[in-house]
Amino acid sequence: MEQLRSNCALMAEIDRIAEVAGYLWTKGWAERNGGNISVNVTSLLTPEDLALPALAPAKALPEKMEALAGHVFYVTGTGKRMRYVAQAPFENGSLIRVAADGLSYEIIAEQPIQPTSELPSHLMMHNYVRSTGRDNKVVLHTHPTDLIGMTHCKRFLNSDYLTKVLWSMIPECRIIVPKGIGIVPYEIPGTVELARATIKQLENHDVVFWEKHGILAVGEDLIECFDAIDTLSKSAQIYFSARLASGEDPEGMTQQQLDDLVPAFGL
Ligand code: 2HA
Ligand code: ZN
Repeated sequence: MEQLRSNCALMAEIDRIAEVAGYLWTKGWAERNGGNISVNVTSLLTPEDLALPALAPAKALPEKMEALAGHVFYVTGTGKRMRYVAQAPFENGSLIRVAADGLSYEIIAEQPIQPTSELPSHLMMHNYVRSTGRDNKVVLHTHPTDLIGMTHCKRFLNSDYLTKVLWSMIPECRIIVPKGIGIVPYEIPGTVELARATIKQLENHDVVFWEKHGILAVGEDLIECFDAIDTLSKSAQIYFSARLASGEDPEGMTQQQLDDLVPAFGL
């Protein structure tokens, strides 16, 4: 589609989506069609782009999404593989536009690729975070082996404890994930119940662990969402390495050392 391809701001963002999709695959976080990405690209589009005709009939949303009325998202496609999103983002995802009444959406470009099975939860989360006044642009969901592994251990299914353990492995973690980690007990993937439980956690956190399933991050910037999950994964790796080396729980940074980061980095 010539019109979109000549929009440099949009294409730069699509390139970043492809870049991050590649990272998810090379990190081993995206087996088969695991994970999904949605990015609000509304501010990058021209009036002509925003008015593109629908490529397929409108589909109903699970609830009214007032904060997203008229907004356009790039969304990875259902059943599509991240490694192919990295190579051809418009063959493995599409642009969708939420209707002016916030009740349905249409695919507008480039091909009628059906969005991820997690679309209801992605849009509910975008709607929630925007309705709190934040300029949220990104929902990123992925399957990092180390972090999912931790959610199989009961003692880590406690937000304060898990946050403290991962923060205390490396100073950067407290700085890069300042709101810590929310936890959602197991729910069937793609359900509105999973979305609602996640939204509850987003009141206080930007990163949420889904028990025995995966990780979800929200934010203004896709690279930063990836970096947050990547830093948590690094902390988990350090935790496992230290535990393997000593056979004991690693000591971790002290509470004082963690507290000292707050004034030092303006957290
Ligand atoms: O898109 O990861 O949670 C496949 C999934 C569903
Ligand atoms: Zn998943």
